[in-house]
Order: sequence, then C-alpha cells, then structure tokens
Amino acid sequence: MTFANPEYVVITYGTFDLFHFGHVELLRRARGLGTKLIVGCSTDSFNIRKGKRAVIPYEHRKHVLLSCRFVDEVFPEDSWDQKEEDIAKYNAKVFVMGDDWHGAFDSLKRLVQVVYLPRTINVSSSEIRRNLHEAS
Ligand code: C2G
Repeated sequence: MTFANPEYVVITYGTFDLFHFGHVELLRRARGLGTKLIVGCSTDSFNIRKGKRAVIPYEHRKHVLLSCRFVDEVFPEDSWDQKEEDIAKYNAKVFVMGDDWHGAFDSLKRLVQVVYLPRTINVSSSEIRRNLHEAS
C-alpha cells in the first residue's frame, strides 16, 4: 500500500505589480515551507481600496505569477477579510507575508502557522515605477 505524501499548503497574498526580484524571493522562500504555494493576487478593484494603483492589470499579474516555478495556484484577493475562508478552502497550513506586515495577521495564528519573512531590500514596485518615470 502506498501513501501519497500529504500536501502541506502555503498561502500568501499580494499585488505583485511589476514582478521583481523581491517578489520572487518571497515566493521562493514561501514555497520552501511546504509542498504547494497558493497566491491570493489583489484584484484591480481591491488595490484601489488598498490605496494602491497597480501598473499591470490583474489578469496579467496572475499570468506572470503562474509562470513562476514557485507558484502552484493563483486566486483573486478581493477584500481584507477573505483570508480565513481561503485558509479553510485551500486547507492551508502556513500563511506567509513579508515582514513589512509583521504582526498584521497574528489573528490568523489560531488557524495556521503565521510566518513573516524579511523583505528583500533595495527593490520595490514603487521604486521601479519612479525610476521608469524619471528615465522617460
Ligand atoms: N515583498 C518582499 N520584498 C520586497 C517587496 C515585496 O518581500 N522588496 C513581499 C511583500 O512583503 C509581500 C509580497 O512581497 O509579502 C507582495 O508584495 P506586494 O505586492 O507589495 O503586496 P502588498 O501590496 O503588500 O499586498 O492582504 C495582503 C496584501 O494583499 C499584501
């Protein structure tokens, strides 16, 4: 009798605009904490409510995320309060965010292991946008 390895699902969320090294490093480390990484990608309408204007539309940001070898699945993040439902839906065991969010999601600790990973320094979507603007 063989037993399939149990999946150990990791879940994370973000806009992932202008996909860059810092995003890849977050996803690589998150994936390394389990056997499957699922990403809640912020929709364009949710970004407006987050006070962020993404350069790249949701469908393209989703496509880019799915092309990343560390990502297994992508779903839309439409609101701040869908995380508990998502964790149950995907049977996630680990919730990961960069540590700019440190402490923000500690309420989820009763459901999952919450991990805040050090942000990658010297790179951000807003800095890329600024550099592109200055170069034009
Ligand atoms: N990140 C990182 N290093 C960077 C930039 C981003 O580790 N240099 C991480 C962030 O901490 C986050 C993820 O990459 O965990 C995605 O970053 P954003 O797209 O900026 O996500 P954000 O707008 O913070 O959305 O409900 C949670 C929100 O959707 C998070």
